[in-house]
Order: sequence, then C-alpha cells, then structure tokens
Amino acid sequence: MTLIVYEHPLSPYAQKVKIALDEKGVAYEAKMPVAIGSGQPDREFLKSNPRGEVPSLIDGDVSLFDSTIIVEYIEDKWPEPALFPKDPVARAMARTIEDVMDTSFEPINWGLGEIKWFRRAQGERARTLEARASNQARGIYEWLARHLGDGEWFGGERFGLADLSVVPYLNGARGNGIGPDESSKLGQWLKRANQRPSVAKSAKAAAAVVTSMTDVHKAIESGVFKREYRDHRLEWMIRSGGLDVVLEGIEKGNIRFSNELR
Ligand SMILES: N[C@@H](CCC(=O)N[C@@H](CS)C(=O)NCC(=O)O)C(=O)O
Repeated sequence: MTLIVYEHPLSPYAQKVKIALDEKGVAYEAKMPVAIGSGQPDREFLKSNPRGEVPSLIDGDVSLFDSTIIVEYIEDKWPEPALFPKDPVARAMARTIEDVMDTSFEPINWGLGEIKWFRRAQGERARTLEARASNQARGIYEWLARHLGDGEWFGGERFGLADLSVVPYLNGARGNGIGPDESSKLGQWLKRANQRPSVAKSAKAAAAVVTSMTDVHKAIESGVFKREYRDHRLEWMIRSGGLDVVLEGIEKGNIRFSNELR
C-alpha cells in the first residue's frame, strides 16, 4: 500500500519527513491538501490530522501527524540506514537541534514570509521586524556552529536527524537573504547538505512553488487565506515588535489560531 505524505513543498516540517523517507529509499506519494492555508482544508486530509497542519503521514490504517513524531516513526519502521545516532548523548543532541530549529528558527522565516509574501507590515515596522529576524538567525547560527564544530555532519560521521532538521530552515533563510555566510563552516555544511539527492529533491520542489507566492497576499485580502498564528509563531510576532500585526489580523479576520481537537 502506498504511503501518503500530506505536505506543502514550502513547509520545512514536511521537508523533514520527505528527506527522511528519501534517505531511507522508502517510496511515498506527496499530496498537497486542497485549500491548505484557508483554515478549512479538505476533509480527507483533516481525518489524518485534525490540527489541519502539514505534514501528516498515512501508512495503511495508521495516520500520524507532527513532523517530529513522523520522523521517529520512520526511523522505527525503517531502521536502515539509521538517521538517529546510536550514542545516547549524540541522540539527545540531535533531538535538541531538531527542537531548536522547529520552535526557535521556524518563526523567523515564517515572520519574514508574513512581511514579504503576505504584506503584513511596511516601512519602519517591516524594517524593525526584519532586523530582529536577521539578528535572531545570526544568534542561532553561532549556536549551531558550536555544535557542528569541525564535523562533516551534525550527528558525527553520517547525515542524520539533526542535519535533516537544519537544512530546510537554512535554505529558507537563504531565500530570505539571511542565510549563513557561504565561507563559514555552517555555510560549507549547507552546501554539502544540499548536494544530497534527498535534500536537492525537496529544495527543487520548494523552488518550483515559490513563484506562485507572488500574488498570495491577495488571498489574505480577499479572505480566502487565514494564516495560522499558533504557539511560537504568535509569540515571535509579538516579541519581535509585531503586536499591531496581530491585532490588525484579528480585526480583519485574516489570522486564526490552532484548531480545537475533537
Ligand atoms: N508541529 C508541527 C507543525 C506543522 C505546521 O505548522 N505546519 C504548517 C505549515 S509549515 C501548516 O500546515 N499550517 C496550516 C495552515 O497554515 O493552514 C509539525 O512539526 O509537523
């Protein structure tokens, strides 16, 4: 039975899952939920994830959501080649890096997308948010560089969980003009990571849809899109100087919060 991954090519969370499956040579069908981003995506997809977020994974009778849990499932079900280090410390560290990227780095790119694609802020307000985003990214690059050290990969000798968790975000940051310096060790790592077929495939899929983002602000203005301001994204916007963005979005009804589960 074909494995189904509900995804969006620009979602870093979905990219983690696709890279993990491609690294293991597991075949899957990637599906983009109809009306993702509207707050009312298609029902079939909602059955696999009542949160209405990509990625979700359907493996026969099993439906899973949340990229961290899905990647763990993939590792448990298809152990070879291993993506999680065997050593308990290295394993814990890889999970820590994944968590930092998913919760602290993701909102930086997401916030820049709110400005660039969804036109939430202009002028001074936009410049303030952009400057904060750039600074925050530099801080995380320092943290990452300390963990990478002189290693080829974050987890040691093999490409693994930490690497596949960092690369979607750093590619996104590069697209936002705040990527790591190319000559730095982190920049060199990014170049290496992008040479892997699994990563190149997901980066190519992301690049193919980026052009369709040009007019996406119109979907916000017309009310077709309601952006999800959930947990760390909401906090990022407020913490980085965008409280007015949140208030305006609530007033205009073009932002929403997480689905309540049933
Ligand atoms: N913690 C979740 C986060 C997933 C998530 O936030 N996905 C976003 C795309 S990057 C989404 O589908 N949002 C729904 C929407 O915008 O309507 C994971 O790791 O999978």
